[in-house]
Amino acid sequence: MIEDESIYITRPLLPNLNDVYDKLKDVWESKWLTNSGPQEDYLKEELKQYLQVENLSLFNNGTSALLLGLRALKLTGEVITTPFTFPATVQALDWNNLTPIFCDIDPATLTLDAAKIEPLITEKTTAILGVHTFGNPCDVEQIQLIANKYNLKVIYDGAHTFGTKLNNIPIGNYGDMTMFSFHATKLFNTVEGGALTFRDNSLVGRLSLLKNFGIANPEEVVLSGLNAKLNEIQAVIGLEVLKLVETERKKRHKIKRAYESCLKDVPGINVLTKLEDECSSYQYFVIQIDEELYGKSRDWLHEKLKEYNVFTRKYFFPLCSDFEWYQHLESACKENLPIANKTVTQVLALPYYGELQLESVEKICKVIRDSI
Ligand code: T4K
Repeated sequence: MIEDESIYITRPLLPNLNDVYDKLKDVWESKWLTNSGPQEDYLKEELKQYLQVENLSLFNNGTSALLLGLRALKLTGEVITTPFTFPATVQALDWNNLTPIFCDIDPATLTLDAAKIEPLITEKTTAILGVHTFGNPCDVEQIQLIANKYNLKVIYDGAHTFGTKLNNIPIGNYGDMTMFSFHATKLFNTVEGGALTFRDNSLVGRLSLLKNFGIANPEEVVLSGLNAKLNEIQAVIGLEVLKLVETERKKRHKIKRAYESCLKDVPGINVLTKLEDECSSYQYFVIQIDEELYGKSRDWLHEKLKEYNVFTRKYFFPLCSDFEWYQHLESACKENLPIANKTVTQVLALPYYGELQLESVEKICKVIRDSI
């Protein structure tokens, strides 16, 4: 099988253009394009309901949300985090002059291994920054216990967890703060965009200032901020995309089932999605390849699928701890991160989006099965 058209890891969820056009007319007529417009406010309220959170602030992307969220919490010194993540997580620390202290990951969930956090805490540690990797939640209870014991803040990078629930609690309610990404490649998108959900009501004002240059009023600038506002056009698109999310989740559910059933007996192929269906974010469909059992490496399979016009992704290669500017950190040494270093050579994210045809899923799985 060679697909006529390239199959990518994802395709954005796009609303009907006419629906967007109708809504854009309001924006055009109002001539209000950005800086706390009404569409942003509508989207904020809709998302508070969807994510079932008390406090939510919108941003122009997930990275600036995280960067300014860390800033709002006035963190200093060291922050314990995972090396197995998208560069944005640790770069948000860099831009706050915070030192990442890399902690190894749990082989089952690929999130921070809570049992390895405590030995990394020093008098400089001010927070734990976990990532709900591929939509799998961190061990939030253990992490909170540790944070309480040492008086640390807990921030979650929930870029992959739109709609995830844990113990029936929406994921944005755990920790002090959670970041969501609304990038085009995410289940819910505003083209580019992001949000913070947070516990402390007093952060509402500080976050509004931080994303608007610290301007309190036309005559007063009270802190050093950024321009990180979500604009009205992004908000309109978000409002329309949000209407499609439940249908998209159902479509992805079918695709997930099809992948799981086609791959269940393949030796050396482990499907990573752990959550029950109703709690899943349906963000990524990820497999882990055990080269000894499968007989071929992850990189081999990645290249093989390309021959069939199927473009998978080796998220999150390379490990953040391998970035050149962290090589002086003891926590970045490979010996301290054995699971992360192994995992990063094994994981492959397969194409996963509502419009993906079940026929294509079967063909992709056939290539995987026939490669043994
Ligand atoms: N934390 C974590 C854990 C994250 O995963 C991310 C972002 C962030 C923080 C930061 O959030 P943001 O600041 O981005 O809101 C993509 C996304 O750009 C990035 O948002 C995402 N994670 C990351 C996992 O994936 P790339 O470099 O893999 O994207 P790209 O351009 O190669 O796109 C992947 C595929 O998607 C393409 O091959 C085709 C398809 N695609 C992509 C775009 C942009 C489309 O069909 N249409 C499109 O418009 O990073």
